[in-house]
This record gives sequence, C-alpha cells and structure tokens, in this order.
Amino acid sequence: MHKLLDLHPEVASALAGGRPVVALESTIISHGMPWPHNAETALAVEAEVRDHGAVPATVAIIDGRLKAGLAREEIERLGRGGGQVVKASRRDIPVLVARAGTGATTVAATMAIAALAGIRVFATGGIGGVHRGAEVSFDISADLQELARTSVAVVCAGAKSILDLRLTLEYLETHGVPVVGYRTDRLPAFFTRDSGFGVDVRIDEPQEVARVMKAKWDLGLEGGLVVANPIPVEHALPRERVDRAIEQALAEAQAHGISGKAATPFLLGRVNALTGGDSLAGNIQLVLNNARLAGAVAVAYAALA
Ligand code: PSU
Ligand code: MN
Repeated sequence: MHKLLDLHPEVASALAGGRPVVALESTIISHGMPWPHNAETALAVEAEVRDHGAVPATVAIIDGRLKAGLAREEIERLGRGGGQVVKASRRDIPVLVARAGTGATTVAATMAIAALAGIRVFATGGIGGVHRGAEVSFDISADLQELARTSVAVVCAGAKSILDLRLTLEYLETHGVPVVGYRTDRLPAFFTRDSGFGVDVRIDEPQEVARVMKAKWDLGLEGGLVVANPIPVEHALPRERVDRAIEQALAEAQAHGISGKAATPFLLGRVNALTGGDSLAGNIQLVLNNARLAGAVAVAYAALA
C-alpha cells in the first residue's frame, strides 16, 4: 500500500479479500450540492452501494493524506465546508499532500486515487468534459485525460450539457475510451435521458460491462471506461427547462469572466439555482441510481477477477 494513502479498514479488508469496492468522489459533496443535502446524499449513496453488495470508498484528501473510505465526520466536514474546500483535480494532489491540505476530489483525482488503492469501479453524477467554446477557451476537463490513462470504470449519468457533448465524445474516442450506454443507445445528459448523441456501445447487463473491463485491462489497454446510466424516467427533468437554465448560466459565466477551475462549479451552482428544488431531487436520484449500478458492476467484476 502507498505510504501517502489511508484505506478505511473496511475498504482495506474488502480489497485484500478480492471483494467488490466502489469508489465515490467528493467534489460532488463540496461543490455539487448545498449543505446539508450534500452530506446526506453522500451517506445515502454509500448505503446504496452497500445494499448492492459492495463496500463504498469515498475518496478525498484530508490534512495531506489521500483517503479511500471516509468517516462520517470527514464527509460532514467536506459538506459543511462547501465552496471553501479546495476542489482537487489531478494537478492539485501534490500541492495538498505537501502542504497537509484538504481537498474534495474531482472525477480525475478520484480515479487516480482509486487506481492507487486498487479500486476499479467508481460511481458519480456527471463527468467533466470539453466545454462549449473550448476552441477559444481551451477548457477541457482533466477528467478526460484521466479517463484516457487510468484504468477505472466510471459509472455516471453522462455529462451536463453545460459542456459540448459532441466534442466530449470525439475526445473520448480519440483517447480510446469506450462509452457504454447502460440499457440505452443514447448518451444521457445528466438531468435528461437523451443528449441527442449516441453512445459507442449499448450493454444491458452488469456482467457484460465487467467482461469488457476485464478484456480491456487483460489486454494491457490501460485507461478508463464511461458507463453512462440514464436518470430514471420518473426523475428526469423537461429538456427545455434544463436548456434554458444552462443557456442563462453560460451567459452569466461569460459576463462575469469566470474561467479555469471555477467554471464548472459556477455553472453547476447556477443551473441548480435556476432549476430549483426539482434539479436537486433529480441530482440525488441519479447519483443513487449510479451507485446501484456501480455496486452491481463491482460485484460482477470481482467474480471475474
Ligand atoms: N459535473 C456535474 N457535477 C459535478 C461535477 C461535474 O454534473 O459535481 C464535478 C466533478 O467532480 C467533475 C468536476 O470531475 O466537476 C469537473 O470539473 P472541471 O470541469 O473543472 O474539470
Ligand atoms: Mn476546466
């Protein structure tokens, strides 16, 4: 085990015994939802993973230590801290470790730490991607580079259309990242089930997702997979409403000159505020839905490995 990494005892024993573990990210806690819904949701997501036969490992950096598996108080600390907590992507990891800092890990940083711990399955809400206007701003999430290089399957509800989803799919194709639609041919767009774009391949059973993961990594084809799991029908939001909120959020970001790592949290916060309570409820439900699928994939993968 790496000397800078602390595994929660339950996570350590599951990994040692070859039992299923699901990594969970923490930027979604500090920057993705308001307190106290963020910590409540994080705990509910852990319970959902457990109910589906796997051990949850929420990832963060706490006082300079990489963590796979958090105590309840640590989750509450990240939730209460909200926007004050450093949003930690891959490049922030060494700085936080050297300064004994605390950070909520993005998809990219969570994948890196999960891989270090030996965890192959990760559940979240949505991944980062190529931002609209990236041909000028160059804003492409480090999540995509991480998917290109780090061997972890990321179960998500696609990505929010604050991004340019067409360019995001192109980027993933260039970097050899399979984009799997779980029981769908369409790429979901977080609050909605169909972004208007297709996926690379449709897979209907967790066992087959696990076989694809194993084949990829047994062949030495390092890198991640996107497992896109649409929000349950009954929790999906009307597309026009989401689109309107996104357009307004993008216009506000431009008017305020928001860029760099602040862009995504700003856009997410504004879309949440503009769509109100419905989007928070949908957000919570889709993360729980992803936790269930990730649990099932981790169970299937552990049976193969
Ligand atoms: N998209 C969401 N919710 C989120 C994020 C993205 O719908 O919480 C977070 C994730 O942690 C993701 C990060 O890894 O934002 C991407 O940030 P950036 O675009 O700065 O790489
Ligand atoms: Mn960015």
